[in-house]
Amino acid sequence: MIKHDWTRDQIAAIYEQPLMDLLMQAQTLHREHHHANQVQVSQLMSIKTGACPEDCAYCPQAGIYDTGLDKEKLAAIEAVVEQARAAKASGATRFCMGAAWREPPAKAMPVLTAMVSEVKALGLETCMTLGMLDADQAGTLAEAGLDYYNHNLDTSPEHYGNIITTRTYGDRLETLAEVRNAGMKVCSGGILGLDESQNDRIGLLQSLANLPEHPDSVPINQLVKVPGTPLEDAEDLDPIDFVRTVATARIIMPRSVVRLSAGREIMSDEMQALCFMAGANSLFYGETLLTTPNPETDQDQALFKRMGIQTTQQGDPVKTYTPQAKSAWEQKVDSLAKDAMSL
Ligand code: SAM
Ligand code: DTB
Ligand code: SF4
Repeated sequence: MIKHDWTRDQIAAIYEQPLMDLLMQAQTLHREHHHANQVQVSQLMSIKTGACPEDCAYCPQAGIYDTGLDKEKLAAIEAVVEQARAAKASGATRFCMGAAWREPPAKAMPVLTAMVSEVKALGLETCMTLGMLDADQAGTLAEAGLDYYNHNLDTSPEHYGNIITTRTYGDRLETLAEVRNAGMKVCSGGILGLDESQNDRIGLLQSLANLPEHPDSVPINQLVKVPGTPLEDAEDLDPIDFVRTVATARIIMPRSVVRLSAGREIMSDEMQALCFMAGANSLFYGETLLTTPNPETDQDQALFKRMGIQTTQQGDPVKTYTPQAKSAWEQKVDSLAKDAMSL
């Protein structure tokens, strides 16, 4: 049932449908596999900021670009725990710690494992994004109890070299394999708005959906254009293409949680609502992502209230696959449509 051999043509055929057909299919599949009105919330913290040796053309934290960012060394464990406690109080169920590294240095590993166990002790799920991992590092983090590891493929294999030259697509795939082998859940997605083509967006989705297992979590970021980065003047992305990408991700990776990630600051409420319709069911709370702004939590909570969305609570049961839910829902729509006709 879960497919791992998607061709570009198959994905393009889904992506290019009339928008209403695409949204309808995505929402129908979404309801079969996920709670229809529930969104999972994570909160990010930058635990080591800036001066990164990599050259990712979108990133304000790459040391080679002058983005005016204040660099910060690895945070103290107490500061991380304090922010995690606040994240939990605001309703997040997962705390995601991000570091501007190519890979974590050996001397940081004991601090990182302590962060994982202390954040977990608060009753939060843990996630880290620290760059590349080898088997030993992945094993150490898994043993410490790290639930998720985020490592994005970012774009298609063809466009990748235009965006990053300091590590390869293959390097990224290897890290994802180490994360999976160590038993952690995989969080992997990409960024839209990198002056990529539609074929690149489809290629990114193909790479994600054809991994040996679909990522548990798929963040779809919209580029936050930061002055000083090579992509500061990137072409604006058509919001409909963003929605199409979310809907296509939902259809080809039906069990994965799709996260509406960076870029929400400039998205209207209507655009975000369309993304939820398309199958997004996770986002980041908090006024900052890692270094760039994110909507205020109050604003997100108000949007959820207006939409009748509940946030996932720790321990909520995962929905089991229920294809019959579709027919029950379709029957209801049919009967409402009939009533409307008879008026
Ligand atoms: N250094 C680690 C790495 O690259 O894997 C972890 C931190 S890195 C900032 C995490 C992810 O943030 C990147 O993979 C990228 O997808 C996303 N990101 C970084 N800058 C962004 C931007 N300006 N707009 C949108 N997403 C961005
Ligand atoms: C992901 O895909 N997006 C998040 C998280 N994973 C680590 C990070 C977005 C960063 C946006 C730029 C910034 O705030 O520095
Ligand atoms: Fe470094 Fe990660 Fe930014 Fe790339 S995305 S420059 S690896 S912090």
